[in-house]
Amino acid sequence: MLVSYHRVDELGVITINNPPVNALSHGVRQGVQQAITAAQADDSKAIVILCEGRTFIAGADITEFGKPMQAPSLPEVNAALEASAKPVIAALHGTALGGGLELALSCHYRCATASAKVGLPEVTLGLIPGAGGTQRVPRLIGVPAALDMITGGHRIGAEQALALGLIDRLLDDTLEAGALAYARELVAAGAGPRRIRDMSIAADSCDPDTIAAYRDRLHKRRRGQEAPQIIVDCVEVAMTTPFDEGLAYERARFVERTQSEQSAALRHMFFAERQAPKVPGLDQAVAPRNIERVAVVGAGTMGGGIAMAFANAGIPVTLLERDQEGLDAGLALIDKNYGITVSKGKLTPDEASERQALIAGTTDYQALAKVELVIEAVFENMDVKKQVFARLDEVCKPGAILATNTSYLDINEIAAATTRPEDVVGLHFFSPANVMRLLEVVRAAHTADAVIATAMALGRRIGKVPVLAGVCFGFIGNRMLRQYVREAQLCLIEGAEPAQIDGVLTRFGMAMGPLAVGDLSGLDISYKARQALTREQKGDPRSYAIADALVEMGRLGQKTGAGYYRYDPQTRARTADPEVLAVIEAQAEKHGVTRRELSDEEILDRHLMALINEGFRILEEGIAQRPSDIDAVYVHGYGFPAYRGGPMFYAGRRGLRAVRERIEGLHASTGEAHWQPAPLLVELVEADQTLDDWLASRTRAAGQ
Ligand code: 3H9
Repeated sequence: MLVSYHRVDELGVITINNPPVNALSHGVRQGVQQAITAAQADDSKAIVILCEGRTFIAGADITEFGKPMQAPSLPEVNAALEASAKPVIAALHGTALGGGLELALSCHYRCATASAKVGLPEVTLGLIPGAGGTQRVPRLIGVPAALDMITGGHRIGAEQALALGLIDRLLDDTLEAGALAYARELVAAGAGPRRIRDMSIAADSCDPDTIAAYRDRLHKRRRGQEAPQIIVDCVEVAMTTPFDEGLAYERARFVERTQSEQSAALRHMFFAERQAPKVPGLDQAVAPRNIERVAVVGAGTMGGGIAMAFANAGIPVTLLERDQEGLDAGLALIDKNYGITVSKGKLTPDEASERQALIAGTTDYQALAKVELVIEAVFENMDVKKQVFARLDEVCKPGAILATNTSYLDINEIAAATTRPEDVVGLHFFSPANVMRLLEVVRAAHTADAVIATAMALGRRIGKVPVLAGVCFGFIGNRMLRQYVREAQLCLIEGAEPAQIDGVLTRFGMAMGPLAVGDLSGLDISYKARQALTREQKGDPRSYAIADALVEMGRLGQKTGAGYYRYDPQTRARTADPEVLAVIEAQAEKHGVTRRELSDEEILDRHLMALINEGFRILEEGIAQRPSDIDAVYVHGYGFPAYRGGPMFYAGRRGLRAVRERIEGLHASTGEAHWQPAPLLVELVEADQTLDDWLASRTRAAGQ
């Protein structure tokens, strides 16, 4: 039964049991409404609402959005709770989120276990609270705190929630015993219903200038996102309008949001992240291996970042470097990075020291004998990597997982340098590895199922979004990135300027434009990588002529004060540089390109279509398991706006037929082979199918 009601002496107890997270699906809403009606009719003195399982209600059932709503709605249930003639007490544990917290706010009192967390994360789904959150929270905790809480969408610990006034009592006891004791105390004290709807917001709690400044900040920090501004609208309405009108206003905006493109995209991302670690077809009999201690080989920026990612999750790490000097430099960089985190107030000095103490440096391979996982993060060179793996094979214990962080190299070849290719896997982190959430888990030809299962579980344990990829040049993300970067270069030589290209893509919502990214990471990095490639691998010379010329002039990007832009040495502010335009024009002439004006629309489409076309190829080759995995890669590793749902989701919304036509149009106008539409795209359009149809038929065929 989803919702049950029983008596414990003078108390009525409503229990919700809808695993895994007690989401407010239709049955739960109906059950709570019936239970509250039953409780009004008996001689109970107060009513307690609590949940079974790991959490209080974690929100509305996200799978129900976009479908017709079945009565009762959550606002109706909440109204019934708030109207109760007897005090209603919500007892929170786990994560009381979204509609779950809104239901609790419609109760008259709230108690919580010390480990409970509360929050209104609707904004992260492109939504706004739709059952009173924007109207009740400012009444309870004031406008400034409410704005931060609702536009931020973050979770708030029980102690802070108590301090803010969101909850009334922290429980020392177990949930049920504590909640019943609190309810009895309220009954004994003669406490009646206390309704937030009857509270008023102080007229002077937030002046119009403060709200305007708040909106400006949101515009900058949440560039392109619609929901945060609508939340401010709702809170403003709460300040100036009677409760029921405010509630109706919020509800109307909420319903609009559920139908918005941004919310559809962000909901897609919610499920994409949760799907990604699942690998159908793995041998179910194998259990993930136990990982208690890991090692990282190479203490450069990447290796250090990976070590921090593990230390941040409480996992001890041994960091190995060739010599003491390199090790000292690596440890110093880690120290500096923790220092920056502390200075930003994101960690206390004690927390940072605790984490840092989990990282032990060494120059001796024997120190790796006892670890369960080693991640190699040395220079991107096959011979060097093979030597490292041969050495790991000698020292690591049987069953240890040997992982490489390579971005492009053939992991099968690396695995062949060991006597245990079944234990070799790619764990491709993204820089800065302690921050970026993407982790590509690359399955090589002989990688054991247990190794994949372990990598997926471990990825989640360290807070990453692990995505399975197959072996190919660049795996999922970098393989697509190559196409995207090529378009940036071709647009430059054909007629655009850096600021136009970066402007178009940042307006679309990319975290940064491709040329500004190049300057940030250093143009010499990809220059060196290109030197190692064959002419054929390098592709069309027009697609790297400008980049090569800049590097050869010593313009390596931000670090030399000049790359595609010129950088102010103090502020690092970038400006367009006529010298770059001269380089572009010279290279265009050298390669026989007549420069022309490119429209913003052409620039945007060429970048997006390049990503999408390659995404289809990656799917048909089985390099990615599912379209949403590609979206997770691009959003979490490459700054694609989550509110557009990733390149494959974007393709679906634009319509596969339209995408195919656009790509064919580019093929017709340029004659370039890379604009041949991917066969899978053509096939789906011809069969009038979507990517979801394709995935469903593949899943059926695999019997999963
Ligand atoms: C809202 O409430 C709107 C209201 O204002 C207005 C209403 C009128 N619905 O994350 P996990 C599934 S908007 C449906 O791996 P964890 C999830 O897909 C909502 N399904 O566990 C997964 O399924 P599977 C506001 C949901 O322990 C399984 O549960 N609330 C929902 O790492 C386990 O999830 C939120 O945004 C849901 N609401 O984390 C909270 N939630 O096993 C969203 C989860 O098949 N949820 N599932 O892959 C979360 O943040 C995390 O799931 C939570 C648990 C912290 C609760």
